[in-house]
Amino acid sequence: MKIPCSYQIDFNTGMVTRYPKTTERKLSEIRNCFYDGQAVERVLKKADPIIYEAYEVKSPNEEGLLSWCTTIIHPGCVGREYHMTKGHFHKKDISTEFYLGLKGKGLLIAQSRAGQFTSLEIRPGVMVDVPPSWAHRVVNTGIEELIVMAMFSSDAGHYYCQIEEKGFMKLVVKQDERYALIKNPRYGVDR
Ligand code: PAN
Ligand code: ZN
Repeated sequence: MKIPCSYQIDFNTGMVTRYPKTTERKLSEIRNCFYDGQAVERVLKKADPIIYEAYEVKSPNEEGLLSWCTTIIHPGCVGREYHMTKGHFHKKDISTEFYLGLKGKGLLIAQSRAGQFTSLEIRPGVMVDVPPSWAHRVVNTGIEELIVMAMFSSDAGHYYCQIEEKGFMKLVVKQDERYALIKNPRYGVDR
């Protein structure tokens, strides 16, 4: 039986005391997330930057338990597109997830299995409710790190294939020094 416990999060860095980093995604690993393949190649010729990192505090994979995670998305663009997470659906389609902004600013984009799309601004103090059956991705549209905390059912599971293959319907791009959402020309086209 799990016993009550507490954790210490550093809101400035996203680090969780005594918990090691569990994810580090470099551009080369998530290159397909970005629309502009030539821009990806140009960046990779010089370096392979870390796009985002995460510290996950995982409970056993059991119904009724929650897990949570801080994600740090570093600022920047590849071509015109802002840095972002891979994005996923949950395997267990009745799982809700809450995201809380801790530092920086960005967007949470979400897309339902039924083909709806929405975007919500996220910044410190903003809580975003991602209901079941919505794929979600976080995008850093600011000039500093975007740090978010996500809380989800421990048995939710992560399903990446569909987003890897089809992407999201819209891209988040830099336009006149601010963000804009534009149609993704590759949406639905297998990669
Ligand atoms: C988050 C994400 C985290 C990394 O904890 O897993 O931000 O994003 P990707 O998993 O899309 O690479 C979450 O949504 N958990 O369910
Ligand atoms: Zn999730």
